[in-house]
Amino acid sequence: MLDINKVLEKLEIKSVNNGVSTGLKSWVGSGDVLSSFSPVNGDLIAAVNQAEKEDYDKVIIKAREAFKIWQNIPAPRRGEIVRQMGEQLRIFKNDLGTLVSYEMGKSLQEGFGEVQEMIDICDFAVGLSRQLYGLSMHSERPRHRMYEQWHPLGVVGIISAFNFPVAVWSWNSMLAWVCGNVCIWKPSEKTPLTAIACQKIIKKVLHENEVPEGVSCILIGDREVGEWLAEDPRIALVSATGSVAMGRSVGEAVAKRLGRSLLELGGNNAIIVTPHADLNIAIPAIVFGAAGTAGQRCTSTRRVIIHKDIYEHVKKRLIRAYSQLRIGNPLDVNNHVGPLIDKLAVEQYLLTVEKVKAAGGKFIVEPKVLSGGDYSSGCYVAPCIAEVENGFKIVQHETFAPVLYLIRYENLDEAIAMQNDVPQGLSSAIFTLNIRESEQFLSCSGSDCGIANVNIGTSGAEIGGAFGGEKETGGGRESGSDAWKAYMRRQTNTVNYGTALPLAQGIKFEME
Ligand code: UN1
Repeated sequence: MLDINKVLEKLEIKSVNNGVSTGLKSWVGSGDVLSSFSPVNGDLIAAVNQAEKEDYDKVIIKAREAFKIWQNIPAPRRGEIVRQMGEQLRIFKNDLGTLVSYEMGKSLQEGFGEVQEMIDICDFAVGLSRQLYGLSMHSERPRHRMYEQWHPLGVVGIISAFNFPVAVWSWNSMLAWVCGNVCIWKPSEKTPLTAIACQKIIKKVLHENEVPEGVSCILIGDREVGEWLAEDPRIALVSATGSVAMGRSVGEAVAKRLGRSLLELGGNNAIIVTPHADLNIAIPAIVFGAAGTAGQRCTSTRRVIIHKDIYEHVKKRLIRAYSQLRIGNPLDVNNHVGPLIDKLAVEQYLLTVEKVKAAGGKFIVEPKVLSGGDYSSGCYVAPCIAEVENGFKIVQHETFAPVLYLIRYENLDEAIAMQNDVPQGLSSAIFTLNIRESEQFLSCSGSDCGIANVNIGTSGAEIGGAFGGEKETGGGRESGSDAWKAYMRRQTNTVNYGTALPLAQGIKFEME
């Protein structure tokens, strides 16, 4: 079905001894070997040396040197270089998308979609490179001009998660680059190979444009590397995507040195289904949101809050839809759901199932770990559905697996209150054709999430909007709209072109 070696060859990554040599000596570290296994079939696909503290320091020096040059390249020229990166990603879309699917386990369609998301953000960043606008203000003093400019920050550290091994990095890096920053990327230790493949593509473009390769650096390693970035005052901004626990420790370390952080953490996303919903679009949206990516998106649908009058009907339709899900090798386009990332994730899935049962929840689509044959990696699980109460401790918690909760409501106020009554605040949706209901959901007393959709599921956001959420999700915004401002510092400039020195607020300070 797939010759992964051919894909690696095209991405210029060579196979050696069961694993791969990345051929990237200059930025792969000198420490212990980190092995990456595919959850698809359990094969070892990468063996990479992790960064040691010494490697880290070398990388920082290289990045800071590169910043001196990169920040002075005009933004539209930086945009042109990002445009070329987007062109390369178009060329490698199939290969990189396939590698994403193989290393992470998401369906091939979603692997391609992830690379498309990278291409989209490149296009967005190119346009943005000519639109890094500041405002101008009217000064209260005569013959004075006041305006603001946006300048780059310096070195941006990007910590990304396994579930979107390349797209979320690109949201950050493409914007950070057109804004004039240089980037150091710590990819998830579970998906180092896709990160290395990206780095190869980017380096080629940097070389062709004769800009220093320190503009794009990578540090392969575990939690420790993230801690170095968080604690290092030389890192102007740390953008971190991952669990709430990880984000809390990064956020605290960065705040301690009064640095900047941009956090995109867990979600506990709900869809409200009202009696006015068009179920022909609600059902597929729920199933894609909950079972797609094997429930491993931060935007995955975790809870469905259904009106009591249609509850039984929606439940039946969901059971029927789940019976049609095909679970298996994600590289086979006929399958909807691939494996979880690793066996640890399977353990979490099972633990959640136990906790749901212990709390009094009832499974209406049974959980199961699949084994044998195509499932021999031990990472495949069946998407399942349980009837629960919103207040269960386990329901308040984000489990990164395809476990969907059904909850019943009587009136919309109650449904919205339940949707908001979790510690996280990333994505949310309502399915209704009733404008009063949808407007209430979108009003300031409606959904408290960073993303609130009508007749669209919770996952699958486009890059054009700002992406992120509130409460324990961390408050950061990435990708579209004016999220670029997080990667720049604002400078207010007042220029006096007169012959006097009038003071603001009319203060007199006369001297002989
Ligand atoms: C994530 O899971 O961290 O909206 C990002 C979505 C994708 C991005 C998810 N565009 O589901």
